[in-house]
Amino acid sequence: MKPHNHYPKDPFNHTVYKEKDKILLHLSNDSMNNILIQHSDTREYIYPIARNQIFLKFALYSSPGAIVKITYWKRFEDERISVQPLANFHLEGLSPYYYTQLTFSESTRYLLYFFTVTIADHSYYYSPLGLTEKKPDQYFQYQYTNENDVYQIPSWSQGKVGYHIFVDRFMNGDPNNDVAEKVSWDSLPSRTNFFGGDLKGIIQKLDYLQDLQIATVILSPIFVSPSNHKYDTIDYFHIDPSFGTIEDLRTLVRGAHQRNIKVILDGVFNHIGYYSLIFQDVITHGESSQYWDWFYIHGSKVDTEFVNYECVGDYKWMPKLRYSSSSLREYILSIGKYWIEVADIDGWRLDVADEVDFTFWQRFRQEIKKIRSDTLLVGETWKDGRDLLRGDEMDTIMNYRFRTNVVSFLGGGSLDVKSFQHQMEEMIFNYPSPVHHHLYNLLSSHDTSRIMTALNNNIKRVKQAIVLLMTYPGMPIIFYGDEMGMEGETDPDCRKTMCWSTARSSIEAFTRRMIDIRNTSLSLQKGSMMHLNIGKSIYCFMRKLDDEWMLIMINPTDIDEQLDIHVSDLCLETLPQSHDASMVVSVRGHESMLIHGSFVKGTINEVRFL
Ligand SMILES: [Ca+2]
Repeated sequence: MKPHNHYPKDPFNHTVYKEKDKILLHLSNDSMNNILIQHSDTREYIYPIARNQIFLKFALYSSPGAIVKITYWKRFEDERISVQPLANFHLEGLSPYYYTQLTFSESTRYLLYFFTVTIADHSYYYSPLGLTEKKPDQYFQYQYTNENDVYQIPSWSQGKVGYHIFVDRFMNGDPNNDVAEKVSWDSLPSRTNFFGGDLKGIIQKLDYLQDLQIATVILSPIFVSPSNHKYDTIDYFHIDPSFGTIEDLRTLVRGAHQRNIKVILDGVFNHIGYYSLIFQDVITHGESSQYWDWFYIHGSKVDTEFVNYECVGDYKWMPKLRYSSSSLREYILSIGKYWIEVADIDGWRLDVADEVDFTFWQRFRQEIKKIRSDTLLVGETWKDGRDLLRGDEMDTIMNYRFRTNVVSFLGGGSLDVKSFQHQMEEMIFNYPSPVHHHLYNLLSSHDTSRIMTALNNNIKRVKQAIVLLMTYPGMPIIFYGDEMGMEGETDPDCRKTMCWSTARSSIEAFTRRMIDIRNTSLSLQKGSMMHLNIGKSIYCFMRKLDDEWMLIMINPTDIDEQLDIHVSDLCLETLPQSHDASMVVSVRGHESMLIHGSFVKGTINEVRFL
């Protein structure tokens, strides 16, 4: 490992390893029992990213700075053995997370491999036999890469900025379609009131979205429903009349496409609305209804008073759908296809995706991608989303883990710099590498408090959260109005009407500046990411693409930090001395900084105080 003398090194901190620590602490100090490893030759740890390319992950909870190498060969060619070191998520090798990519001249097949772990000049081997001091005689295996084994995610969404609209609250473009009980635009939202927002309103604001440099718009549900949120669908084949018509949707999508903006609709397929004709038919006809087996009903007829049917969150207005029914599967598939065919939409956000029969999502993906292979499928989940991201269900997931970590870190929660760094590394390590630049990263949604409120209206911290959103791998998604600095507790307060103020707040100017930085930097959109230790308490990471690098530094304390930056310290390879530009910078308390440069030229091109 290359020495990095310019930065004080933080001692390796085991306390960030939570449960795993407890194991480590109880073991002796000087044996290989101190090493905890995660790797198996299963899809979670080894998977194809092209027919001739595999990605491989390895976690090692041990002393910092261990060197991990993979030794691999083709089963029939054991005279041609290759050895490759694994990369680490931390520039100085301080992360427990390692990875590498192996490329072959033919499709990957019949691979055998084991690992060598070197800690303080002592080498161990890791194979299906576990950790051994002697070279193993059993090996991990990778069998074969078929075409459909390879992750395939639409490239258009890679690293692009999205905008999430709650339709009733964004813009009222047509007062004629408002519901009778509509309240005035400046009223406070309740769970039941309506404000008149609609598709025409979004059409009127397409120029605004284009000016904001948005690449994708994600709409809350728009199909017929009695509620303002429309998560209790009555008719999936028609747009709610208070939101507009199919022609309005077509106009919206056409106008968006003309501005290079994609449109994603919200598919609420886990459950249906109580007032749908389908559920009403079951209430009326009981077991003789053709839809009887679309629901989980305990008894021979629906009891609406004592609710003898399964529903979402035990909420009787949203009966849960039962995907073992083949006619239900065909029905929902036909909806998924219909809106792509008739309105040319670009993707589906799939509501509570982690509660739906996974075999249905596999089928849904196959059928949808047959119609248009670049349709984006985004699954809603609040937990670790790996189950949805094996390549056969969702393209990406709503990354609430990102928000939770950021709010805890910047909002004075339990994550300090070190533990935040670990949480973020774990998050990225967990998710398959082809998904990284598509992660639906968010700071707020219709189901959370707004970031402004979550961070106690502390403008400096909100700006730091925006810096993280706009510089992290993934798709930064702005919840409508967050760019204006709107406030709001969780639902329904976070669903206030859009503030169409003409005066530009400092948050708006800042958000626009960060979007611009994002959109003009390929390394932010699709570069690799690596953590660094800089200064005493700075959170720092580098995004890198080819020879371009970008350093992002967040100072979470109120103490200014003076830093001595040398290009040679940011690079794993040795740079010629003439290429080692350096500079001293000061990252002010609760502020952020971004430095941009080139390795080939050895230059620091630009420093921005954020
Ligand atoms: Ca309206």
